[in-house]
Amino acid sequence: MSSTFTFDLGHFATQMGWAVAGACDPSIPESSQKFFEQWVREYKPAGQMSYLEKRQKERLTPTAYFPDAKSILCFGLFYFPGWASGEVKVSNYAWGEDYHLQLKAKLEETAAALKNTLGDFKYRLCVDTAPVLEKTLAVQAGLGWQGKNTLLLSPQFGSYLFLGEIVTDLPLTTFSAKMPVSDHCGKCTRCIDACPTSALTPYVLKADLCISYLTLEHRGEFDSNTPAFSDWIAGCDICQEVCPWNQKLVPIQNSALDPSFQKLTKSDIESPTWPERIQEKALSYVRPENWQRNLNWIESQRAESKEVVSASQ
Ligand code: B12
Ligand code: SF4
Ligand code: SF4
Repeated sequence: MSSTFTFDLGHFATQMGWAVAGACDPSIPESSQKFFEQWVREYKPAGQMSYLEKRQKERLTPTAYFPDAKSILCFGLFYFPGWASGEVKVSNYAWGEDYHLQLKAKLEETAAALKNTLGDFKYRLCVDTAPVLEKTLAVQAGLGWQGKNTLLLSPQFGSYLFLGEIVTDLPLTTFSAKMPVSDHCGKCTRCIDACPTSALTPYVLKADLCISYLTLEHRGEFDSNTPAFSDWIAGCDICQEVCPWNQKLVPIQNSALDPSFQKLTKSDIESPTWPERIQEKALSYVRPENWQRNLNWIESQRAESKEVVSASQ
């Protein structure tokens, strides 16, 4: 096995339309393993998101997920479509085609192109639902740093990167090494200050307070412990919207993007055509009954804040 790194994965990947790419060892640093175990114990909502616990061994040991693994190729796809400003808001990640399908197809295409260049190899593709710690791996592969909002940030593309991986049996020495990106958050605390539900402390997210979790994943009704989540009906981008590293992003041009998602109204969500409008999107995973639940919650919070204002006048 040669000890000189040779193949420039970053250059190859940008030619294939990825924003960033890099390779790393199939292992998770001990400190991240400990953080993960602690997070699952302390911050995972009780009884929910059990998928994080179920395959914990594979998450913390990539070779348990793919025993032949010798390297993990990490990719970031830029997806910023512009800021939401409607009566109700749906997170940016869901305006286009379902990113799970989009990334899987792109990873498959990339693996085939790599085989043409590097010869045959064994691999497994991962996007979101695979039991891997995508942000930790991306940091190790030099794609960016994990910010205080817990997302992977790149100096050039901010946090608007979907992550996907190809776990391979190619030795890591096949790929030229990438310099790690240092933490660029500095003294900034904008995401922490802006989060309306106080879900963030530096580098840690308390998921049961996160609007993204509450609107998309929480099962059942909300109760008196549920915080108000302003205008967000599916997902939340507040801790990304305020981040200085996202201020100069230029929206992508993509025919799969639905521009009407920028200014959604309550009647869009209540319309009988809504299920049809979202059937090709990641939003199709939101349970039908949860749309009305989320809308009712937003409305009840709006009514409550009006009452507070009129009582104080
Ligand atoms: C579970 C999950 C969620 C949960 C929990 C979020 C979270 N922060 O992990 C919920 C439902 C809330 C969620 C929300 C969102 N998600 Co999500 N989610 C995931 C998923 C499936 C697993 C992530 C995971 O393992 N979390 C568990 C915790 C333990 O991980 P962690 O926060 O990274 O924890 C680390 C830090 O806390 C750190 N740590 C702990 N203490 C300390 C202390 C110090 C000092 C330091 C330095 C570090 C540190 O160590 C931990 C382990 O490394 C990944 C896909 C995947 N397979 O990885 C997508 C993923 C993270 N989500 C993604 C997205 C886009 C979102 C949303 C933006 C969607 C939206 N707009 O609504 C929001 C963002 C909310 C936020 N601020 O994080 C993208 C993120 C892309 C990126 N650029 O980072 C991913 C990677 C999916 C993808 N393939 O693109 N998500
Ligand atoms: S996604 Fe929204 S609720 Fe969740 S941490 Fe970010 S700002 Fe807070
Ligand atoms: S808003 Fe500030 S602290 Fe939060 S992730 Fe961005 S740079 Fe880091």
